[in-house]
Amino acid sequence: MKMNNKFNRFEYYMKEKRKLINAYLDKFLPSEDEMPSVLHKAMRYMVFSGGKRVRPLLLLFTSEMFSGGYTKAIPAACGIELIHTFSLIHDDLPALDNDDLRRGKPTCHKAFSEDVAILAGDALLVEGIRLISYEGLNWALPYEKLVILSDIITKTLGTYGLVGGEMMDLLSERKKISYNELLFIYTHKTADFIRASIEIGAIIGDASEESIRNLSKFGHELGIAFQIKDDILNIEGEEGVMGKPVGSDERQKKATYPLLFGMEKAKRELSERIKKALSYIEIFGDKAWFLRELTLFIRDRSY
Ligand code: GRG
Repeated sequence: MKMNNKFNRFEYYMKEKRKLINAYLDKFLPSEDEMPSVLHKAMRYMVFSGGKRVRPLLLLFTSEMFSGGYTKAIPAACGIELIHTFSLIHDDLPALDNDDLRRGKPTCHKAFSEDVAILAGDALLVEGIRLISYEGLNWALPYEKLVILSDIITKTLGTYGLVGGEMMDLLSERKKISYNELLFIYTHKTADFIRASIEIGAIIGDASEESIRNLSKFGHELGIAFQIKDDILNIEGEEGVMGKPVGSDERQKKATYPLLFGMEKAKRELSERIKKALSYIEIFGDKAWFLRELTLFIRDRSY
């Protein structure tokens, strides 16, 4: 039988790097026996509940693309995943999306309680920022670089990023918003964080200014495509494997691309964004192979 080398290289890299990321997440997180035990149990419950690890994979590979090896980038990669986990915990809370299931399992506030989930999220956010920017954990990176990383991540999370995007998302429920308003939500709720993961990887890997500019544009397009695909899967996906239960967007009257502008248009824009994303990494040739493969994985994913 003829082996598909491309497929194997991608699958192998994903498997190995996920193993590495999980091992370091385990190392960086407080143990369940440490006080307050319930907080650490809730943090670990959500971090190890089956995430795809897309953002840390992007960060690690982008860094490796320029300077090889994972040691310099692993704390930031884990930090990004902790922050992502925080955003999911808070997104699921009764005051926000009020979801009972995430990745086919009870959400953090259902498995524990609302107060514990809020604090577990808070702790993951703060620990995540520390992993990205604290000198003691990033001994291989110069101080000036840590200041830049800290600026990127805080800007990505605040009112000009995730918080702003999430606020607009909540305000848009039950409303017929414009394409530009929808794009604002997609950009800040999802794409900014994906773009930042790639930029952080590139900076840690010592990429040139021009490379960072191209990767940043790639990250933006990939992030928009990621959210469009997520919203398509919320309608067409398989129950139990998706982030949120299938059909939850429609039940909650969420403003999403397919619900506002139709499935056909959503799929067309997904494929245009994917094409545009790939065009920004053409200059890197085979050096960017994993970014190319991951982009196609995101387009074709079923979970
Ligand atoms: C940053 C202070 C601060 C607040 C954040 C809660 C909130 C405000 C924002 C929510 C952002 C959010 C949950 C966006 C959705 C992005 C998205 C499509 C998540 C799913 O990502 P996957 O598929 O998840 O990578 P897995 O399960 O694979 O980890």
